[in-house]
Amino acid sequence: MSSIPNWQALRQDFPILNQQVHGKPLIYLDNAATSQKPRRVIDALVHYYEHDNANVHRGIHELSNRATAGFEAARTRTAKFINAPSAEEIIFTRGTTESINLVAATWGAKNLKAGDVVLLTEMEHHSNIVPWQLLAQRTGVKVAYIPVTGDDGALDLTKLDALLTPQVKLLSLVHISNSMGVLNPVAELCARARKLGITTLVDGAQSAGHLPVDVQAIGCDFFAFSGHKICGPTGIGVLWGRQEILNAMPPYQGGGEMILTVGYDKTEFKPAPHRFEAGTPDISGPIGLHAAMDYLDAIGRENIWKHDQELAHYAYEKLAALNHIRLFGPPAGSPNRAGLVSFLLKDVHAHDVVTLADQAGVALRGGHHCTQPLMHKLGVESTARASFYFYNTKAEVDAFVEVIREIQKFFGQ
Ligand code: 7TS
Repeated sequence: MSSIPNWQALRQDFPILNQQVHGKPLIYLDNAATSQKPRRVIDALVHYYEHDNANVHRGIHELSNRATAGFEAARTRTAKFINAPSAEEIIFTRGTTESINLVAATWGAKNLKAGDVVLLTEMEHHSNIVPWQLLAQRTGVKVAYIPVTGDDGALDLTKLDALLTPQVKLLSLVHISNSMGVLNPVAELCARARKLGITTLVDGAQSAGHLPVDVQAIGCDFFAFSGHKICGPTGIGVLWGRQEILNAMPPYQGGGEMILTVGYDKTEFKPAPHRFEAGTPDISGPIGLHAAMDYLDAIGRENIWKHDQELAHYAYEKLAALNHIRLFGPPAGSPNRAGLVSFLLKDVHAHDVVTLADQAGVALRGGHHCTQPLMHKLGVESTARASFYFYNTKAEVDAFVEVIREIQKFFGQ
C-alpha cells in the first residue's frame, strides 16, 4: 500500500482550488458532479496539443504514430486501472452515460426480446434507467427494480429471490450511489446473478476514482465510468466488457475506424474495441485520463477511499448534531458509506441551501441528482449534497457545516 499522502500538499496540484468565490475561499464540495483537474493532467493535454496532435490509426507519419501510441497506451493503462484482463476489452466512450447506452443499443438489442427483464435498483442514476426504458419501448423488454429500504439507502435484498426470475437477463446496478452515498455489495450481487446465467453491468461513475476497482474480483461482465469524475478531462469515458461478449455484439455506430473492409453492399467490422469506436475519437481525452490514472494511483485509491470516508463520517456526524435536518444514506461509521452526504433542512428548499452556501464560497449541489424516481420514493423533490474528494479537508467540512448552521439561523431555526 502507498504511504499516507500529505493531503494538504496535494491541494497545491490543483490550481483551481486556490481562488476566492464571492470574496470567500472556494470550498469545492461538488466532486460527485465532476472532480477538479491536477496540473499534471492539464499539462498532459497541453503537451499533446503542442507536440503530438494528429489523427490516430491512419497516418504513417511521426505525429500520427505518436498520437496513436499515446491513445493506445491510455487503453493499456485503463485496463490496469480496473484490473481488466486485456486492453482489447477497453472501449473509449464519452462517459458513463454513453457506455451504458452502448450496451443497451448493442448487447441489449441483440440479446433481449419481449418479456425479458432488465433488473436495476431503485437508486440508479437516470443514465442507468432511461437507456433501458428506451430499449423497452422498442423491444417489449421489461424493467424491474431492487427496492431501497428507506433514507439509509440500503438495498432490500430480502426481495432478491423473488425478483431473480428466469426472465431476468441483465442485472445493471450502481457501485456507489451519487445521491445516497451508499456502496453497494456488487461482487455479492454479481456472483448471484452469474450463477443464474444473468449478465451484469456495474455503473462505476462514483467508484472508479474513489476506491481500488478490480473488475475480475467484482465478477461483472460490463463496467462503466467517466474520466471527468476521476481527475481526467470531460468528454472521455470507459466501457469495459468481457472480450467474448464484446466480440459477439453488433457495432454501435458505423463509420471510419471500426471497419476491416467496406464494399457498396457489405462491410466487415473490426473486433473489439475498435468495432465500437467509429470516427475520429477524442484523442486528448484518453491522454489526459492516462495522466489522471497515474496521478490517482501514485496517491493510492485505498488511501483516497479512507480519506473520503473519514470526511463523510465526520460531516455526517456534525450535520446529525444539528436540529431540523434529514440525512440520507448509511449513518456515520457504516463501512458502506462513501464520500458524500445528502441532506435536507426542514422547510428550506435544497436550491436555497445551495444558493446561500455559494454566497459563502461553498460549492454544493441541490436537486434530484438525476435520481428522480428515488427522490419520489423517499417523498422528497430534491436534496442538498456535499461530495468530497481527497483534496478536501476537515477544516473545509467544519466551514461547510458552519455555513449550514448560518443558513438555518437565517431561516429562523
Ligand atoms: N452514474 C452515476 C452513479 C453518476 O453519478 C453519474 C453522474 C452518471 C452515471 C453519469 O455520468 P456522466 O459522466 O455520463 O454524466 N452523476 C452526476 C452527479 O451526481 N451530479 O452531476 C452528475
